[in-house]
Amino acid sequence: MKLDAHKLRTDFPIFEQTFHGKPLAFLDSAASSQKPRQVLDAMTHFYETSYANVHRGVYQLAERATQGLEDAREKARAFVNASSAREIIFVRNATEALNLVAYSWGLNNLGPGDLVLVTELEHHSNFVPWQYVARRTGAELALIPVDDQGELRLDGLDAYDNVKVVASGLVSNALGTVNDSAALAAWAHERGAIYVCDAAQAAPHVRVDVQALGADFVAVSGHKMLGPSGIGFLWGRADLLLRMEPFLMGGHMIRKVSAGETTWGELPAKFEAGTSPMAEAVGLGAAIDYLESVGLEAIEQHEHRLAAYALDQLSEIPGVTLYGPPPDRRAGIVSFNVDGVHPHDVAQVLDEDAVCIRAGHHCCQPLMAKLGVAATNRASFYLYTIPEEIDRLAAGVRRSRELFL
Ligand code: C6P
Repeated sequence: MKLDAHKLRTDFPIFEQTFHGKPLAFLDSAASSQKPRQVLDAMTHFYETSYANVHRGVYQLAERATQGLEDAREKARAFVNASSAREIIFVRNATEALNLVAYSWGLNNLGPGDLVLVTELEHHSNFVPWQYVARRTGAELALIPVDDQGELRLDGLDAYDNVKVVASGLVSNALGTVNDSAALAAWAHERGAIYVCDAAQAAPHVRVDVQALGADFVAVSGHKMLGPSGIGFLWGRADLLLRMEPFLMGGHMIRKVSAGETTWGELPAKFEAGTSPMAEAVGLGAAIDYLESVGLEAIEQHEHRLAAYALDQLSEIPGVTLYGPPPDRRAGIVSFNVDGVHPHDVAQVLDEDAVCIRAGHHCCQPLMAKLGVAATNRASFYLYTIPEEIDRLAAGVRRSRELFL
């Protein structure tokens, strides 16, 4: 069950470098993860031996490329326990997946009097598309509030009427809060609403089973789960996807085109207009293999221990305010502020020690408003994070206080 982060790190070429003469402590995996050699090699091998456009050519090379893409789709299907590979739509990232749902489902199913419920924790990618589509359709948008610990307050849910969409993240990128998505999905379905789950921060770190979750749509980014940038996927229930209009139009997504009319292709092609990110898909498939070989349960426990350790270390530093729930209800993300030192200054001091964290609003401005801050510092962990890096984080935070106060 236990993973060996020191050993896993040797798979990641990025850690062979130094920055400012020091080894890299990459504590910004929630923004994007580093890539193991296995992923880089799989992509290079694909480009060197199997590269051609997919779903078009009849020659052997094109068939090999198509096989590479479809093998990756099958890996993604198994990874989230979807019942069919046609429910896996490759997209650029979670943002595109969520826009696809908001546009293709929302524009045709929402209207005046309907309510879209998002949460105060939401990343802008699961907030702004719904706000926009609500405005376009005349629907209302409301926010499920968070309490002082950054956990969703589900006690007031029954006050909402005419709910058509409930959209929430499974894990908050800003605070690490783990939401009870299965409860939200069940509650949405009792009211005839759909439940849209943003799993961008969950899929890399915990087992996401779309069937157990009971969601209708689940969005995943590949680059946060050891895969390359430029690919993610949307899982959607086939019966909903079949009834939806396409999101992007053009090549590959059609059945028949004539001057008068165009009809749409089958799933998943209907939602995959244009040339697919095939090398990226192969890389994502290799990332899934890697994550499965380490074990999602081991990754979750490792990060859980790191988060508890970081909260402990940082809480001992005077003037540090920690945000978010207790360690047993959070993923490997720790947000904090240092009294009197701007988050960007903290992050810059840490950079001198080759410790990378993110400082800013984390694309969660409604949450920042709720917390009463413009920005926080955020350290985020992954399977390659070692406790020594958290010691270096704590030392850098102390140093930033000495420099600025
Ligand atoms: N969060 C972070 O530093 P994209 O950019 O489309 O791959 O992922 C968007 C997204 C959606 N939902 C959640 C919960 C996310 O955390 C993110 C990306 C990064 O927190 C970049 S803002």
